[in-house]
Amino acid sequence: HGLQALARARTASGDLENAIHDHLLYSIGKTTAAASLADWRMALSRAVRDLVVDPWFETTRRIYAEDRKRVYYLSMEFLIGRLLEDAVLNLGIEDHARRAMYRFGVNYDEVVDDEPDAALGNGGLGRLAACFLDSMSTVGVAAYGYGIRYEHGLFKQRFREGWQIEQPEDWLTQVHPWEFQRSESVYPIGFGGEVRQKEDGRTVWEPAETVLAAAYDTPVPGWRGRWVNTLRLWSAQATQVYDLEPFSRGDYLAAAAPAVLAETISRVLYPDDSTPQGKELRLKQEFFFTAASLRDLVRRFVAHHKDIRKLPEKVAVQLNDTHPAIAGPELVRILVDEHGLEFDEAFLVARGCLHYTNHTLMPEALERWPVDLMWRVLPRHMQLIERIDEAHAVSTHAANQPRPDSVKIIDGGNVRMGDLAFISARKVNGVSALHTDLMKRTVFRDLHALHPDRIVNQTNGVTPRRWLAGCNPALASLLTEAVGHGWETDLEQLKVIAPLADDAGFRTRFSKAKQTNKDLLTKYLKAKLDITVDPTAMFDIQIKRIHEYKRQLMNILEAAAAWNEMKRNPSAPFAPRVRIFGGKAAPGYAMAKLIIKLINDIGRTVNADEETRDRLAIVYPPNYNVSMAEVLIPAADLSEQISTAGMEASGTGNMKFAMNGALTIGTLDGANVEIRERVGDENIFIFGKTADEVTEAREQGYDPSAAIAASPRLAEVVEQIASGLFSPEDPERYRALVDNLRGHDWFMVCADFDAYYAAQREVDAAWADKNAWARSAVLNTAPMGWFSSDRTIRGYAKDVWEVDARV
Ligand code: 26V
Repeated sequence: HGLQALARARTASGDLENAIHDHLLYSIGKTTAAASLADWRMALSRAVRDLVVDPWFETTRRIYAEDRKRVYYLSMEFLIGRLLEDAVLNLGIEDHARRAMYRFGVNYDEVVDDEPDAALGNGGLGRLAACFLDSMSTVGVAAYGYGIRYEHGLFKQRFREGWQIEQPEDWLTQVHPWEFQRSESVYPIGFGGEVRQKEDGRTVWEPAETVLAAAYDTPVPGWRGRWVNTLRLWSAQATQVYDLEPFSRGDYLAAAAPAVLAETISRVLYPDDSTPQGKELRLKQEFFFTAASLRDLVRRFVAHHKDIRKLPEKVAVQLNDTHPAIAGPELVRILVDEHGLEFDEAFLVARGCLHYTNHTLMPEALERWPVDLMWRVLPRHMQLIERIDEAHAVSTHAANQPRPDSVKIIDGGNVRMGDLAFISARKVNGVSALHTDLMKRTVFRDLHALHPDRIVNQTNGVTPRRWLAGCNPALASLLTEAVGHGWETDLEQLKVIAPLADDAGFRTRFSKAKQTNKDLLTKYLKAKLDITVDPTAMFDIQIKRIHEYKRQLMNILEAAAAWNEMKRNPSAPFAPRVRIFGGKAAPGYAMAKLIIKLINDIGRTVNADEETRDRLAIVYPPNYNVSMAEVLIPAADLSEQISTAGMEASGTGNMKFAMNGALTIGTLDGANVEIRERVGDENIFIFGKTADEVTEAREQGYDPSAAIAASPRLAEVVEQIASGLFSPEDPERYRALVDNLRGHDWFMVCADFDAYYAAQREVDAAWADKNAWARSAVLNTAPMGWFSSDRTIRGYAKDVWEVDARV
């Protein structure tokens, strides 16, 4: 704590100013006169990073001294966004940083804005991992995040004539000022080759190919820097720079070929979060970072403990989805082949450490790896997977009874990674109450019957530091005035503002904060995209990956139907709206890309209509990312959470919007259910079929054409799209989309359309009463304590990991 005080003292503006100046000169090698914005950003980042280093070491010492059980969060994705502003906020030195930059004649906001997002994730799953890192450091869980240091994060999205174009992302072309390369932590990771039986009975895997995993550490400071964990990302390196034989012949291109191949492993993030492609490189990425992480944590354990069988007392590994599920067989392999344990004991030790989070029930998104590919790339693991499968069968079934296909890890020539993860894990969790319930009733029904205590719920949460204090200073300072500081780490305190929903003065100030954010978004759209919007209109926002199940299509169809109605009936009471969309489609997901084009086509048509301009605008800023979310969410009046019930495991954007005082229009899906329980039915617009009703409708042979025939409004819009009203240059453009809607409509857009349209008209009516709307907005923010990821992490710490949460 002495060091903390020291660090605090150094943050006095003058000291920070000196530190920035020294870094500019001696780390960056620039004078103040010659420094670019990026140079200033590097200098400030380095100066701020310095403040984190002492508490980081202090945390490490505490963990060793107390011999704490550690959490290892294994995730293919960490969607962390920008780090400078976040570190400054967590350390509580924003005033100092602003003043220091001001004295140099540099605009702090521009410096912060210069940082590229670390976009090492696709969407919800990756952003959840980033919120968990923040919360683990804030509540004091000894934790390491383990992932891949992708050279290229999620692609950049451009629109060309309204179509999505993907461009490579390049965040590492500039120095990443937050990381420390750890040359001492480098491990060889093998692939392919053969498995041999030694004379002494031991099994050895002799890989054909070896790649090095090199560690890069980023400190993760919690609130006020009281605890600092580590995010360790692995970069792939060749074992040797040149192949000696071609090198000695002077064939330098051939000599460098193996190195190029090795380094492709950490080259790029796979941008598909809907359908696993079964690509060999993806499998190699999964094994690469999982194996490196396990090596690292076993080494750390063995350095201070004698008995490897006690690993579960000190180690909790969390598998973020099935992407690191190879951890089961790999840990068994380490224990059997390298530490000499018997298989049965090794399996129990491994299972004592492992925990698995499921993030989707959609059959097409569940990972399966072809058995022949697995034998080729990971022969020893494939042997062990067979062994695990058999052992599980023996332990759970009477000897001469046939085993149901549903509990086989290996089935139909594939390894089912969800089943492997379930069977290898001590605890398995879903990410909302509804999702966990559906896990038990659907995908994991038979495994749940065999292991009834294994599945638990841990409803997702988001960090209120980034998603309220950081992105919404206007609301944050009002909240601090109302409840005092402390809500940043104890979000339940916001409950205190619930009675103030009936206080006209408080409502006015709450609405003023919202208007401030809407004005900022209006300026942002003008400055970055040259789009003009009316900041007094309702800001109605749907931001998330483009997926059929998320039903951006239903949103845009309803927008078109509302437009038709406005034209038919000019005096109808439509609330003026700006309907904002944001999100990327997987590059190979043709229907999602067509939906993007449709939104842009309908937007072009509607926005050109003078008659409706005062009531409806459709805006789709390209390249939605974490930083854009930080501008959009605080400015939202209406949050669109309209997935087909039963399909969105949780959602986390829904929580961010509600926290920032937006009202939700949504289905009873994922965490929307839990949001409704807290804000109350009067303060949320729920519509549409429930999960059970969706299942029932499908069983009864749902016919979308009947739903279209029964809805004149929907029929009109579908016909307009089919006839090319929005795409006169190519009337056939939406043939596939329209055919799918009329003939298939798996996601029940047509079934829910009328209910959605009606709910939107209720929204219009509610908007007309500004007082009542503001009251509801306050009553959305007030009960959001439950959705802090601090609550989620404490839940995992207690029910899953059995670790201390104490700074
Ligand atoms: C899936 C796949 C499939 C294999 C290829 C690569 C890849 C990459 C990512 C994913 C993730 C899909 C699952 C996912 O992101 N689920 C989301 O998790 C959020 C956090 O729990 C949750 O809020 C969202 O509802 C859920 O869709």
